[in-house]
Amino acid sequence: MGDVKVSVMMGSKSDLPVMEASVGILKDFNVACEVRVLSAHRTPKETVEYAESLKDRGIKVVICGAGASAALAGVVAAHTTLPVIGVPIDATPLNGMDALLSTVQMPPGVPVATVAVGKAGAKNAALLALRILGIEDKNISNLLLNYKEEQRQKVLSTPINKINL
Ligand code: RP5
Repeated sequence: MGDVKVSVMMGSKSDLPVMEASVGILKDFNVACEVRVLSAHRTPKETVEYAESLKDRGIKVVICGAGASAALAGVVAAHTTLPVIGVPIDATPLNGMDALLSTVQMPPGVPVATVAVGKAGAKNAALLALRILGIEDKNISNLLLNYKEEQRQKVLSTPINKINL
């Protein structure tokens, strides 16, 4: 693994079971990440300080997972020009709809690339981060081509494709 290029943030340690899906994909691609639990609402000062430090420390993409009235991705995006990917987390009786709307409905001028609610979103957030890194990193972009091919093979080799029902 080389320098840390991706930050995986989350609003609470209770988000970790979901956000592990981001970390897992980055590990599969041998891309180092730093993981931080910081909350836009509970640790506002530390969240801003951390967001402002990212670029100078060589981080290229930030993934932010948060549930409830999820402000984390938006606050980080407000304090950096790095690409920010938001993962809405299902943490309340509203089943993630609250976090989805909070994350996706950013005002014009402050973009957050919002992915699906939950683990699928966390996985795609890491893949999107890799696609961003892959623009400049040939090795990552080749690994993404392999990943795509593996997915193609998996679908085509499903036994149901070999029988007539
Ligand atoms: C959000 O509130 C966190 O991102 C988490 O998804 C949710 C609940 O947090 P805990 O009460 O479990 O710490 O800020």
